[in-house]
Parts: sequence; structure tokens; C-alpha cells
Amino acid sequence: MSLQKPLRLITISVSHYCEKVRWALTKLNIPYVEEAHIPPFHIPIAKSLGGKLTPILVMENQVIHDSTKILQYLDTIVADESKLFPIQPELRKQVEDLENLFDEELGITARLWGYSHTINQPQLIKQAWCRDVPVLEKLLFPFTFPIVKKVIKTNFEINDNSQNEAYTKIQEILTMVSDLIADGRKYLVGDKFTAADLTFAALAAPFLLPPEHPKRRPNMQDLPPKMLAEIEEFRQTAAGKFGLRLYGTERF
Ligand SMILES: N[C@@H](CCC(=O)N[C@@H](CS)C(=O)NCC(=O)O)C(=O)O
Repeated sequence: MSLQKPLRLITISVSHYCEKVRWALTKLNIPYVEEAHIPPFHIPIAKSLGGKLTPILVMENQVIHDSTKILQYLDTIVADESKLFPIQPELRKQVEDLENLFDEELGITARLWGYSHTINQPQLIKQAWCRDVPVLEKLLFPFTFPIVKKVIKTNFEINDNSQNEAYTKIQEILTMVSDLIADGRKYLVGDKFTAADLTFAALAAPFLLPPEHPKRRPNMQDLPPKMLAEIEEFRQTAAGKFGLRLYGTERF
């Protein structure tokens, strides 16, 4: 691999899609510099790079948006033995299908679940969002958050039913993953850690709260009791234990 300068990774610090890319870069031993932000400060930066969402990977001659596209690109610049996508087409397809499912369903539901429990508690949001972001953004949080909160509630359709709906959907996905690993397999596809495992664990992190997560360390005692009880339930499922194990053994 011949990369001139470290890559730049533009993130919203707390985002689990950003954690997915952070994990891949670390696992693949690719040097990078993270530029973390809180909403809405990511907007002008993302716009200037031709997009809207984070993560964004910025290289000298190329900008890549979307965690899945970033992982696919990273796989092209590492040695075969390090790749996160299997070489065999059948296995690769299984990994891609699971990654898409987790991106589209788990990631979105985990985020809805997290905000449904915390959006009305600015202190908790501040703790989760402001890790490693520029000081100015941290200072402006009390002024920007009331507006951002309204946008989040509207965009993610957070209402009185969201908590229960998200809880049910997460349990469904965890059951699906628990069934998949019920035969005792170590990884979701094949006999090696892949993008499917990484995506599952990173996108489940908002409700598993793995101790090895580099950003997400809320004080458990500050979390609402219902949220804490649900975290404990999710952690006790076979899939929850699997996600926690992946953080323990593969997040380096
Ligand atoms: N499918 C995208 C999802 C990325 C995404 O939803 N990013 C959120 C953070 S979790 C974001 O940047 N939101 C900012 C906004 O909506 O303005 C990916 O995998 O990268």
C-alpha cells in the first residue's frame, strides 16, 4: 500500500456509521486523521466535499461518501489476507447482503432507539456528541442543540411510539443474528472476521455500549432506567454477546 498522506475521515463523532469506518481503518492498519464534528457543523464541511452525510473519506485525489463504499474502497488497497470482504464470490455476496441489511435496518433503528430515549436530555446528548470535537462546537452546543433537536425529531420521526417500535425491531434483528450463529460459528460468514461482523457490531454499539468503543462511554448511571434495562436485555441475547465479543477481540 502506498498512501502519501494520512487519510482524512470526516465524522459526526457519535455516529455509529462513522465508527464502522473508524474500526475498518484501524483493523486494516491504515493511518488516518479524524475530524469529528457535532451537528450542524458537519453540514458546511460535507457540502464543500459534495455530500450531506458523514462519514466522508478524503484523499488527495478522491473523496468517498458512505460507509459501505468506503469499506469497499479500503478493501482494494490492502493485501488479500487482510481483506474484510471474502474473495470467493458466494461468500462475498453473503457479506454484502448482511452489510446492507445492517446498514438499512439495524443502523437506522439503533439510532432511532438511542434518540427516542435521550433526545429530551441535553446533558446526555452533550456527553455523547462532544467527544473530541472542536472546542468552539462544544461551546456552541447549548445554543445550537434546541434547533438541531427539532430537526432530529422530525427527520427521524420520533414520537411517543418510537421507543417501543425501535425496541421491537432491534429484538427482531438480534433474533435473526442469534439464529444465524446458533450453529456455533465464530463469524457471520465463513471462518474469518468480515465486513458483516464489523458492520453488525459497530451499528449495534449504540445499544450494546461495548467498553472497547473508542468514543461511546456514557456514564451508565446517568441513563434513563428504561434505557438501561433494555441495554441489559439486548446484551443478554446471543447476538448481543456476539457483538460484545467482536468488540473485545477484533476492535484494535
Ligand atoms: N448509509 C450512510 C448513512 C450515514 C448517516 O446516516 N450518517 C449520519 C450520522 S449517523 C449523518 O451524517 N447525518 C447528518 C445529517 O443528516 O445531516 C452510511 O453508511 O454512511
